[in-house]
Amino acid sequence: MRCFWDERQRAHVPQGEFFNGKMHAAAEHRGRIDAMLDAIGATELPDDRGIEPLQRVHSADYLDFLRSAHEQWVTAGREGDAFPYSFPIVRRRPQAFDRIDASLGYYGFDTSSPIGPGTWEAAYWSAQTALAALHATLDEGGAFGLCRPPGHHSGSDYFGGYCYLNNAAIAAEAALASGRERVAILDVDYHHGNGTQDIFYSRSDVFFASIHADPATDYPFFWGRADETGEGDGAGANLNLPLVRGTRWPEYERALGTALDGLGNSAPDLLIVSFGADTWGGDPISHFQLETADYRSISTRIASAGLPTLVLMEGGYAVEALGANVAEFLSGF
Ligand code: SP5
Ligand code: ZN
Repeated sequence: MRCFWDERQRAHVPQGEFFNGKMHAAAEHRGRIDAMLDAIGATELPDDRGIEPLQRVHSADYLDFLRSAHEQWVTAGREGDAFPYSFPIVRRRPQAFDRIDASLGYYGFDTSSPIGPGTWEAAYWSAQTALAALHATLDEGGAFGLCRPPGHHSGSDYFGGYCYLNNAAIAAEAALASGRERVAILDVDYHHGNGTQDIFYSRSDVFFASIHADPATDYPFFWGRADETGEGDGAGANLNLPLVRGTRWPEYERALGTALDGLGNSAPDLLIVSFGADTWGGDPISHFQLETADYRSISTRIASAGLPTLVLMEGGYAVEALGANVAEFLSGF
């Protein structure tokens, strides 16, 4: 399977994240990359397909914000990474903001996703990596995009959950723009892919299925429940399969079967897999109990759907096992 990656994705260097009342070392750091590259071997560079494919998913004001946020932070006299601290939970609406603090709270939904001087560059090339892997998939039936930073928590105009641009959504829109009629996205990261769900929630041409930790106990808390099934034209095209902490392969396999049945019924031309290795038992921020060998079982089941399949990297924070888990997953295709 061809693998895509660009060294410019290293430019995002989060200095830390805030939870439980204090700063912690960033879980989504560059050591993840080295672990994955070591296990994967050779990678290819993406072409630069420009900003247009990003604009199919993200609003112009959000892209302008993301590109300039850290510069505005520095101009305001601040040091280090830009973080939000005040959030418009009531009647969020577009406005012209004079203060970077207002923009950060408007566009950001958590305190674990810092914006540094290289965040835009890294996120931009992460999205280009997804697009390069998409086009390889359209040509050859499958490819892997080593996306970092990840994407599935980011919506059309917000960042969060270590995600700034929604790589899977950008790839899905590019596939539709190049003539595919229906796309399915299967999200097997430990956390619910709230951004991806939101982007396609009222759409019938993109079916979204996600297997994740129950938001009753886990981040992102406010989305990912089973009763979120889509709305309007998208009614029935969103399938959430929340699982309890401690989930092991037998229960996971049942949910995977349900997800594959559901997305198969939508008759997609292409499958995009948002893959997180944070379902592994030893993950430092997650609570499922999958084993390394289970990743090949997951991908073998996915491959048996017989669809062209694009795999994009999302989370996975146990650096000591990340390479093996990713390699095991890719070996099933
Ligand atoms: C892409 C992805 O996997 N994003 C996940 C973002 C999760 N952020 C949650 C931060 C809070 C973690 N609490 C950890 C407690 C460790 N004992
Ligand atoms: Zn995750």
